Amino acid sequence: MAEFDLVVRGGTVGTAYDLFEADIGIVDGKIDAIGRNLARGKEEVDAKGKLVLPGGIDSHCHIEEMSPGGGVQEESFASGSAAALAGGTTSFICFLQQWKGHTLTESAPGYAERARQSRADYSFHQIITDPMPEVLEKEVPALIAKGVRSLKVFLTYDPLQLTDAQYLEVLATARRHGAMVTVHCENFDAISWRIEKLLAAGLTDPLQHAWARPPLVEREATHRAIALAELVDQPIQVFHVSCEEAAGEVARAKARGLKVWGETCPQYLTLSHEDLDQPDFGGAKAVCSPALREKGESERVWARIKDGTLDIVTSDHCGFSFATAKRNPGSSGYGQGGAVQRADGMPAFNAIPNGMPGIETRLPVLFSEGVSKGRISINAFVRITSANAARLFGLQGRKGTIAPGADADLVVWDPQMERKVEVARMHQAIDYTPWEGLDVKGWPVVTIRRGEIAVRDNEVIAAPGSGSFLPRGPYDVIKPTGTVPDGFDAASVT
Ligand code: DUC
Ligand code: ZN
Ligand code: ZN
Repeated sequence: MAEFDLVVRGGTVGTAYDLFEADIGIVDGKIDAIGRNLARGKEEVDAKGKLVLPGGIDSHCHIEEMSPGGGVQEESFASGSAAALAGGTTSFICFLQQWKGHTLTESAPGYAERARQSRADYSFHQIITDPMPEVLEKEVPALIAKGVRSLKVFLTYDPLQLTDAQYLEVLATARRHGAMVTVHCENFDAISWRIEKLLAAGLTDPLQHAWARPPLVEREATHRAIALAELVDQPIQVFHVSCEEAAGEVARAKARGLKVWGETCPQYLTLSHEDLDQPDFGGAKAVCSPALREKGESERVWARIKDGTLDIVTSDHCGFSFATAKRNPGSSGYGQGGAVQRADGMPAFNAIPNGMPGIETRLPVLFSEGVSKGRISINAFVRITSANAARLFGLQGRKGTIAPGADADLVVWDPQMERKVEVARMHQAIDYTPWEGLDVKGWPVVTIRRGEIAVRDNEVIAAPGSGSFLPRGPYDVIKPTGTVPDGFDAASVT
């Protein structure tokens, strides 16, 4: 009789710190044994000559978000999770929305039910845009108790931005109830001022999106977000660090012993202003925030991955099709300065929905540009794509590792496979990829989610609804340091 439900046989197993040859035996969706010459499984995956790495965790992606006007993002949980799995990501964390002027309960009704269509495992960060007492005192504590153990705040975007006073209240609430706070760091007023002046000067092209938000607006807000978190003694993660100026702020915070972590995304490691400066409005495909930087900046961001300043690489998948939403001024909520339209009918740079698809390409692009090109080791790749996300967001032990008792989320990589990135072969709902035509070396050939073969050779087998919600309990990373200015712990006074 077979001892295991599934055996992944003969691969090179990579974790955050180890690389060794082994078979992996799986029972009931969990890793049961790791060793040589394991007994037969009811099913077997031949991994000879291949790498076996933990399933990716994409701890920052926007899926099927709903706007107060009734619009819903085109990337559904069914399509977005198919794309995730095909690209080697077995778990993701997306966002529960809050609409300004509404409680959490009133915002995006039915969103958590929609998420049940996911084929990958999933969890949520709760966005806070309107920290009214009902929200901070009642709804957030209840949500944290249910396992939504991270909050997301934006320091810019018209419908999302928090003032510093509001941000402090969110930090203090997270401190009291035990949650991570994640922050989009850009200076709202500085960007609004630059947008106004650029539009007044008649400069409306997608490239001017980057001119409206240069690195210093990100550096300033990153500094402020960290300083205010220090004042409250609340751990934070700085989302999507795009440049050395902001990364330097994270590095200085870490050097001072603060509980601050940094995230970046493949777009900041591979794309630049050139992608914003394309004919036929093509630069709109590359409009995201923070904006892409000048050529050469990417290598500085890679250097901050290598020195450990940046802990995680996520997709910030936020897809708007080029044929439709990218041409629809102000349609997303991710914009600033009004729904300005140009004479040719296209949105001015400020009104192009901010965001790009990336949940399916995150790992292949990063593997190819990172591991295959010799910038990072296989272990570093595992750390920044799954292990660190598990540690920082309360999934350690269960996800992001290959160890007995962990969920059997495994990806078999062919490190020699050469392929072009082509949207025609992808599973996302969005009609383009910013990496179209990129030659990559290394591709995930089999994705296993909790012991089930979810994708084989680019064919998605996992059904909608087969993913599970991942509640996250209290964990050490989110505990405060115990150090506050003058010994006066303002967050404990309610
Ligand atoms: N940045 C984007 O480009 N899109 C969605 C949200 C964000 O912060
Ligand atoms: Zn953001
Ligand atoms: Zn985002």
